[in-house]
Amino acid sequence: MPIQTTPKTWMNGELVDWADAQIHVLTHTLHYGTGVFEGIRAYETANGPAVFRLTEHIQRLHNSAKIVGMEIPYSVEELVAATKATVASTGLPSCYVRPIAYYGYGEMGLNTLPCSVDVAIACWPWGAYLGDDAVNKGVRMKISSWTRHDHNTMPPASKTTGNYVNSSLAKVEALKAGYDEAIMLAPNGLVAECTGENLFAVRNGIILTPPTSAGALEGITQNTVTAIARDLGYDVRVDNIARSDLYIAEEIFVCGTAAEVSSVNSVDDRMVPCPGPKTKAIAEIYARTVRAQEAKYADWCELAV
Ligand code: PPE
Repeated sequence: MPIQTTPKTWMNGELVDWADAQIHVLTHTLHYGTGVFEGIRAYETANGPAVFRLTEHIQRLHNSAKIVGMEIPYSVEELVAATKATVASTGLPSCYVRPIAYYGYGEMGLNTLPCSVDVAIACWPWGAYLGDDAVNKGVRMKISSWTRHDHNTMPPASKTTGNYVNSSLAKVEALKAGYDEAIMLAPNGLVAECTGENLFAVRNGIILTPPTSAGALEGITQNTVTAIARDLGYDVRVDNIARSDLYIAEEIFVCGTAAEVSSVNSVDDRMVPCPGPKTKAIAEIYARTVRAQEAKYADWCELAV
């Protein structure tokens, strides 16, 4: 689906017209994949658009940069304020938000030390990431033939643009084979996560999700869903998951800012009960939480205006 434009994009401290949010073809990060980025959603609430867990997302952007040795020239507070201003400028009740910090125009070559760091924040409406009604219908998953990169190759804990070559290879392979999404295994064979989501699997009534040491991103939705599930009385554990656990799981769901909570109906053509009762209960509360309809979690919704 082509991107739907919005009036303004934030670039290095200013809101510029969408059409003017341009970069030169010799922008460093375009060549070497050295940027760091975030994916955030703003939802319609009774008090206007609210950005879900905005401060945590911007803090993770700073952490991603720290891991790869990039210095972002704006503080977390400054980027939180800039994101709110950008969301408000769209006039939209809800949208997706994409902050990116990248090495800009001026230097080429692999040494990033002399490069300037530019920051942009773009917003646009982005619908259901894994298809409509992914909670009820579920998605068909394939274990990827591509391995998630290990911690000493490309740190998976940093949301670095170049890391997503790995995810794109896996996503396209899965789509071409007739599946909806791919599951990535770490170099040691354990389940890491999906191309753009964290994964949860239920075995023997216990909800398991792989640790960051297995190559998963420290997902903010993963954290949100864990809190919701525990408050529902479920036993949630961060633990390793083997491929075979997926084939005999009682329920599997994946989650991320873009994907929200989506059920899995099969893995490598082994059927998984879908939608599972735990998945349904969690997804329902998640949908209310992000819209500030659950008083217990209202602090996670940061009003844009
Ligand atoms: N793992 C990966 C690899 C990942 O990209 C995401 C987010 C997650 C886990 C979940 O993280 P969180 O959003 O904090 O719960 N992927 C973002 C980008 C997707 C894209 O296609 O671009 C997102 O969901 O916004």
